Amino acid sequence: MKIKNVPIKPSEITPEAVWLNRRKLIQGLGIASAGTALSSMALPAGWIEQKGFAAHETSLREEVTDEELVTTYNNFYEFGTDKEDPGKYAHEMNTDPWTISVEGLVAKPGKIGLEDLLSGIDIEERIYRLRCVEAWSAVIPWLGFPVKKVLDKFEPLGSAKYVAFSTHLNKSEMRGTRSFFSSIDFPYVEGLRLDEAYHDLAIFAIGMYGKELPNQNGAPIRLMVPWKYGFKSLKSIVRIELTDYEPPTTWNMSQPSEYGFYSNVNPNKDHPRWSQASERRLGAGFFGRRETLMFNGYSEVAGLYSDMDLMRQF
Ligand SMILES: Nc1nc2c(c(=O)[nH]1)N[C@H]1C(S)=C(S)[C@@H](COP(=O)(O)O)O[C@H]1N2
Ligand SMILES: [Mo]
Repeated sequence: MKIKNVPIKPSEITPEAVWLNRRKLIQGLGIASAGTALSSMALPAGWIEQKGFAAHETSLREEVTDEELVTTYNNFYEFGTDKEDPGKYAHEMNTDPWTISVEGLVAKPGKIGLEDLLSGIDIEERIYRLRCVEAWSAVIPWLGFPVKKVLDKFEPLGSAKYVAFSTHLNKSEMRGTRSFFSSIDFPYVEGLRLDEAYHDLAIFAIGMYGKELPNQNGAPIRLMVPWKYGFKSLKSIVRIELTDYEPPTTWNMSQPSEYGFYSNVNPNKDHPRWSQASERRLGAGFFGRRETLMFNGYSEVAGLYSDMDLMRQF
């Protein structure tokens, strides 16, 4: 997919008035290819810019991390284990056309092209912290929409209790999956409890910094669950399955004592090999450490876990 620039760089929360101006600007830009390519399975180039997006009010008032850092310092093991590998090699992945299959305990299972999946869904900008389990973090202006909006289209059955997600796997395009040295198996898989997936803060992201997602950040569609460690937010999703059992997850299968199913950001629960009490914001330098907050600061999710011991169910 072609990535076009919008001449706007959000640096904070976007108030409604600013958003309205921005939207006019974007609509003005998007006329050239409006109304074409509606039958393609992936998104037409510039789709986000044509459609525009709304800002979501969040309580997060922190400086947005430099886009250059967020697109060159990544975890995407399918392209290698070094932080620079995804930025160097993820362009080898073809994201057009893109289809997602939705299976399991839903009334309307099926395969759907990305553009059809997004029809009728409004795109919002959400500025979220991403807190990696390795103790670095970033503040990123995502473009996306609540996970529940997709799930509702397929009508989960009453028996569904969890959602499982899988990443695209193509060995010829993903050099990390051909390596003997990877510590994890592919495809990369993750899961959420259904009530977690239905929480308004859990989103699918299709863009960031006002543009389509770069491949290294999980194009064309990824999960972003801001109150959990970054590894829950899997990239380049091709499969969603509703289940009545807790689905297997990549890092838990690899190191069960280190990574649990829930993986909520928790400064009180150390990783067996390092503390989780503080984090370093990307670009903040050696002295740029700050306290890690419970649920990464998204305390509105606490009710999801009120009957759980989070030191045991981590
Ligand atoms: N498919 C897939 N998704 C993935 C990963 C991965 O290796 N493969 N890494 C995860 C980890 S550990 C983190 S911290 C975030 C990083 O997202 P970013 O590179 O966009 O900052 O992606 C997550 N999603
Ligand atoms: Mo991570």
